[in-house]
Amino acid sequence: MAGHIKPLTLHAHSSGPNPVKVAMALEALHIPYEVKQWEFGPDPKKGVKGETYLKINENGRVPAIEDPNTGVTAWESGACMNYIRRVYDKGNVIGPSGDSAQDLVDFEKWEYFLLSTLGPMMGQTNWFKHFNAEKNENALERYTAQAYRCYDVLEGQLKKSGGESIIPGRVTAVDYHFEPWVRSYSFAGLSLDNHPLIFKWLGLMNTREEVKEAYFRIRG
Ligand SMILES: N[C@@H](CCC(=O)N[C@@H](CS)C(=O)NCC(=O)O)C(=O)O
Repeated sequence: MAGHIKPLTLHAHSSGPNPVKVAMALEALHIPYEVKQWEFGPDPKKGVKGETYLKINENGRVPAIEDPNTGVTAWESGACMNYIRRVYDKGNVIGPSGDSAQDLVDFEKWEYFLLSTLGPMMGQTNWFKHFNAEKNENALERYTAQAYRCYDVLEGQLKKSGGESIIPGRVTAVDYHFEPWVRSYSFAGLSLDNHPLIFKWLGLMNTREEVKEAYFRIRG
């Protein structure tokens, strides 16, 4: 099937966790794609906040995808991932483990938990650890505690598969959503000493071809 597909464009930046998740899904499904790298900032031609990129994503962030096969443009990693699944994962390689109402909710609740909670808490922890102009220990403590609370929730879920995958049974797009955010735990000043199953799961994810190839395509 991939032979008949024109390459999608994945708009990305070489750092940051969000574009690489989408690359993992494309790799897992053997969908051809080209990576277009942007810089952060307002450069009109090269920057994510510049006029050229804002025509693709008015929110000025990566990832975004453009699909010449359908004419669809998507942004927000969750919307990109779900578009790719709807259009290109007819055999359900990376989607929910079954088609019962509970299976679908089990998939979506972890996806939304990453997008609405663990990701933003990690993002704020990183911000107050590395980037805020003034030291703000109070904010750093709060977001660090919130990130650990999310890790506790994830550790509990991983008990169901012995650390093999977030949805028991097989690796899905949910694992791709979490992997780049959790992988950067030490950059955020966090430790996995109390989260052995997260540590195990990260190690297993690191051995997967689609994960290695996605990092290679995005980060080189
Ligand atoms: N909720 C968005 C977040 C996207 C996001 O924050 N992307 C970062 C890179 S990982 C970015 O583009 N930052 C550039 C900026 O903030 O100017 C998603 O899931 O796609």
